[in-house]
Amino acid sequence: PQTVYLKDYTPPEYLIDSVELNFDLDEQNTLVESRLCMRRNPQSTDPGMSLILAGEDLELVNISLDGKPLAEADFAITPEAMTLHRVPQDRPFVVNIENRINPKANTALEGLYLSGSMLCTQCEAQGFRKITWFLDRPDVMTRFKTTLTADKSQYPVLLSNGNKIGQGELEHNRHWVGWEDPFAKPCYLFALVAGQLACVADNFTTMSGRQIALEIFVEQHNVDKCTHAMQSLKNAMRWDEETYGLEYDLDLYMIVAVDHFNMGAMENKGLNVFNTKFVLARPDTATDSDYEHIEGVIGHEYFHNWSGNRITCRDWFQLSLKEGFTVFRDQQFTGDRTSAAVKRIEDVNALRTRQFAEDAGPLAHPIRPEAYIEINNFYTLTVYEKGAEVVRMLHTLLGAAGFRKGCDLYFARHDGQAVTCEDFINAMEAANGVELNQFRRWYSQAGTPVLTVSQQFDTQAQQLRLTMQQSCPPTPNQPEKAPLHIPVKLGLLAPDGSPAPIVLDGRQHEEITLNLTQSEQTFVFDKLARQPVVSLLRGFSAPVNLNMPRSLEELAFLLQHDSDTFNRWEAGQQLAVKVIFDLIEDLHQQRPLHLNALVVKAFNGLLAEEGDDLSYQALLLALPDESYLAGQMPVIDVDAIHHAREFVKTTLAHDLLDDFERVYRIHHRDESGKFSADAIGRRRLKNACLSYLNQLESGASYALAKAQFEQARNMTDQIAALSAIVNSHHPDKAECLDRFYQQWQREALVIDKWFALQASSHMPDTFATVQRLMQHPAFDMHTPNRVRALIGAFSQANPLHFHAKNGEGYRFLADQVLALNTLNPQIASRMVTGLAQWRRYDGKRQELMKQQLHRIVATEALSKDVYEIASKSLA
Ligand code: DPP
Ligand code: ZN
Repeated sequence: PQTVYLKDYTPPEYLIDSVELNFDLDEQNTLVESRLCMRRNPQSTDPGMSLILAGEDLELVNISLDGKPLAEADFAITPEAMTLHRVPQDRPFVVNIENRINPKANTALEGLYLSGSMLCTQCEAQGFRKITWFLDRPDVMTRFKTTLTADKSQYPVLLSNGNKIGQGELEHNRHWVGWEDPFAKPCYLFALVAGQLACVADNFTTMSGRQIALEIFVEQHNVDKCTHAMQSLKNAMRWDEETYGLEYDLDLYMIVAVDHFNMGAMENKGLNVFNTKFVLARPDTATDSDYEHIEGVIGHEYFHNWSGNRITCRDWFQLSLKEGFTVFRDQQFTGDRTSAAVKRIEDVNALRTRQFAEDAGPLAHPIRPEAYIEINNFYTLTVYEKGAEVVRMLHTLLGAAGFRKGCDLYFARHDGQAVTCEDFINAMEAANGVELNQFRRWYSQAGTPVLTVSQQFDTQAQQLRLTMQQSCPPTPNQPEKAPLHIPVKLGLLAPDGSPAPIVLDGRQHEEITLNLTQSEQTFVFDKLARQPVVSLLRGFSAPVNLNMPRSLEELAFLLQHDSDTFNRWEAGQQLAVKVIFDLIEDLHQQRPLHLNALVVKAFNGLLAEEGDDLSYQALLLALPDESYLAGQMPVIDVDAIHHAREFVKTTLAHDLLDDFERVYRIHHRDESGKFSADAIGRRRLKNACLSYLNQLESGASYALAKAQFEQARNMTDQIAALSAIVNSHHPDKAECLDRFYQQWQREALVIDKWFALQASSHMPDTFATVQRLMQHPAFDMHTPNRVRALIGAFSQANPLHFHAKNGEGYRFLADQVLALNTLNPQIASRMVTGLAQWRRYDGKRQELMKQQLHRIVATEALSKDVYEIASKSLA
């Protein structure tokens, strides 16, 4: 397979000013007619006369140039492209193409495909070339006019981008609908949908007083699950006006929910296509987290209308330009709508457990990658989540107002263009009169920097000297790293826990953002009568690994007193990390385990607190995930991590039984259907207590879980109870799982939860259960959500059993990857990442994982997607 390089970018040789598409839709035999109005790109430097159009899996019916049919000798077709040997250079010309496609055979879910009985498209990144021959690259922006013709009973609803411009009846029970999108767009933003869909309608009045029709299309049986999505859309539209001054541009905004979707959702102009998972919600079917994710993803896709659609990417190496920025925007939105403290912690938690692992492994790449074999493999945590952190650092460095000025300039300068990350930084610089040269390295350098901090207090001089060193481990093709510009937000605490003044270079602050730009720098703080406790990297002001030795006492102090909500939580996490690693050492030395009394005391304090952000309090009680702990270990010992962590949890439950029960009871009430911060927080806190109590495996804990399972009238409480039951030796486990299945068998998204819960259980029989579930009638390899729920959950959220010593988990995963490879390469390659981290494990597991990777690479007819991930993992 071929590698594509950023350094090889050249402007397109031709442009497509407009395109008219006619689809004669049919499940197995769709006819596409395309009329391309083209001309030579004045910026192109290529002297050739030929035109190359990308196209895959297409059957040509007709082709003509300026109305004249082309002869065999005038063009050539390969599996990936069509070349017209000679096209006019000095004037516009028209290419007419007719081709056939088979949506039903399209199991890769790229291009036009069938989801249930509905036809829909996914074109990002390069799916449009599976619909018709085209200049399938984001810097070719075109005005689209689309006519859809289909059987009226089978496909009563026919949708595409923009505004509806006509419709009519045809003979033989057929009909047509015409659409026109007034905004030029790259073809990856094209979409069409056809099917029997119910429409939930509403409207929104923009800040300039325009009425926008809002329409959500779902299958009839789901119309009762759209209220939250619709409200989320309106919230997002208002928020973007208020926060960024950005208004919606078309008169219509449509969202379609489909069951079969490779990603979460897609921001096609005026016609978003969504995975049902991020649209459908009813209190009894969706959890509080589901509700929040739906609002977040609806916001994300809506925000793309400016950061992505109006201004798009020049090439796919610039993906983070739209994704990092848009993730940052959706994070801000969710933070404003819910609890900013909780949202930040959840995002950092995900970043540190998952993106940091990616950045430390064989697949590490900068947020602006320099090479790819298959671009679909670069929709990564690095491009998205680290990309968002980089934008967040700009926000921190420039301040909210400065950042907004930069955004305003970026949108004004580049509206209607396809641009680069460089253009984004340039706008930030120009609007703020600053220079960000060193900051640019965040775009080109991979790997998570390590920030090592030491402190020295001089009682005589009343001075604190803080020395910070930065380094970054080597990553593939980047052995040496240059220092980065790292914003380090800092506060000081006096010994009584109150804020201590920060006096730096004669100026006093309450909180300060230090600019670390060199590999080593010392900051001196004056006028400190007594040694303060340093609260460093507040709000997680940079995506780095912080290495600052602290005692358990100091961490407990920060957990009690830090006014920065992130660092307060972080102190608790690091306290638990330290204790768990000490226990792991005891396990290795075969010493008996004892839990440090300081931890029990700290948790006792947390349980006695009466704060007003209950969701935050629930997070304070959560122990670090096993995968986060794994990331901190030089050679990952999955068993020891699991046992040490379980020991802490069980001991806390045992020692603080009364407290957990008391807090559970205080907050246990039926508030189903209520989604106030308070109601959500109560459910979170109560269910955190349930999870501890469940450790006890007592008659009382079994009864508590069972009662909650039976009485729950909302999915948050029901699934929390079932999770407790599944992760214990509960005598009624089989019965409860069966009842849950019977209750929800018609709700695909709930059944996904049922699969995922069993696949991620830490109970000993889990692998056998997973194998059995693969044979369950409700399991389906063609449905990405189901694959992620069973195979994904087992291989990515169950370290204990996936990494079983005998290698059965690895062999199982490789079997599934190979089965998926022919059906859906994108999903297959996502599953391979379970094996990518093999270097982090002991010698025996390394061998077993490598064996499976070699087996995958050696397979014939391997997709580019899977080949790239598997071969790079071994490199
Ligand atoms: N649909 C994906 C997203 O919104 C890719 N653009 O991130
Ligand atoms: Zn996106």
